[in-house]
Amino acid sequence: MSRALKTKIIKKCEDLDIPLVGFASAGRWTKPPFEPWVPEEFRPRVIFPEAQTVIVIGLPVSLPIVETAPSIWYHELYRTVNTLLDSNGYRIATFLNGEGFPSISVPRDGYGSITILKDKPIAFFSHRHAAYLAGLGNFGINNTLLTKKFGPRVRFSSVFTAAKIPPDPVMKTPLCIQCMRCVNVCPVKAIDGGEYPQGLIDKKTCATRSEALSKRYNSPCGLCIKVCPVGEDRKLFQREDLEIYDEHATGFDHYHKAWRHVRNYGAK
Ligand code: B12
Ligand code: SF4
Ligand code: SF4
Repeated sequence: MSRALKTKIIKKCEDLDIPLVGFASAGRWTKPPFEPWVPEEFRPRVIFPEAQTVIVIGLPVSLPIVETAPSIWYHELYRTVNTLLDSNGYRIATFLNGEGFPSISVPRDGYGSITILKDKPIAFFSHRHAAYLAGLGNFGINNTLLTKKFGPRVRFSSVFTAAKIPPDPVMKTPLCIQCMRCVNVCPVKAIDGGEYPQGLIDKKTCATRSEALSKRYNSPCGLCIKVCPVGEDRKLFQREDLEIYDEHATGFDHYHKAWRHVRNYGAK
């Protein structure tokens, strides 16, 4: 187990402005923390037999931009963050290869188009489950991984490495407060409100909405991550009062006006 290597990777992430990084031993996938669990062929050591550790990085999507969704602004941010996740994963893997440890990065999504996801809404590797095992957070009613810093407003990617690195503890205390805001805001009622993983979202319904938005250049939807009260980003952006999302609440007109303005341009 190399603590020195872990320190170097954490430093590298700091240099790359990556605010979240966590480490899971590949063996953790073989001990299901809950059921149903990730099937065998989707686990790191089956995909890359050399894997000893999975390094998960997380980049936030800025709350005030998510608030404009569906919009061209969130659409563009999503693309930027995706590119950064892929390039930073590649850089970390390249760094580890240079240190003598075979390593590969996994694409942050891993699908060709939303139409493909409608038929088969599953990727060959799940970053949410990796982030969970790497101690970055735990699951919310909205089926996303909630983190302390950004709630669900964070996207992940993973690096498989043959290096043995001390793992981080899995986060036990639930972050989701079961407020059901995500359930109520979903325009297509895709979230059933059950506790994960008994309550899984209706993936096809959500993907169908995303497909419709993508034809208008304002995908993804993201409303269920916008309204989640969890995350220190709310404090930073002074968005702790969730009435801000109630169209009829007084005192927030200037925000609603700004969001409507953004939504009126750049997408159909
Ligand atoms: C396919 C996909 C979708 C699909 C399906 C979503 C879903 N809940 O699975 C659709 C299009 C609907 C979707 C929508 C969204 N997505 Co999406 N999506 C993915 C993608 C590409 C694969 C996820 C996947 O394979 N899911 C299927 C399985 C793994 O999930 P599951 O059903 O919960 O798994 C349970 C069981 O089914 C079983 N299981 C696990 N694996 C398998 C495999 C099989 C075959 C079976 C039978 C069972 C099984 O174990 C689990 C229970 O313990 C990932 C990127 C990635 N490669 O990880 C991003 C990802 C999950 N999406 C993300 C996001 C943010 C979104 C959206 C908010 C849109 C947005 N960007 O604004 C919405 C949120 C919808 C929601 N409330 O869940 C983020 C989540 C970040 C986070 N903080 O958690 C990810 C991780 C992308 C990223 N790189 O960060 N997404
Ligand atoms: S992304 Fe939109 S459609 Fe999908 S579950 Fe969340 S709120 Fe519903
Ligand atoms: S919006 Fe509320 S119920 Fe949904 S994930 Fe966040 S804390 Fe949990």
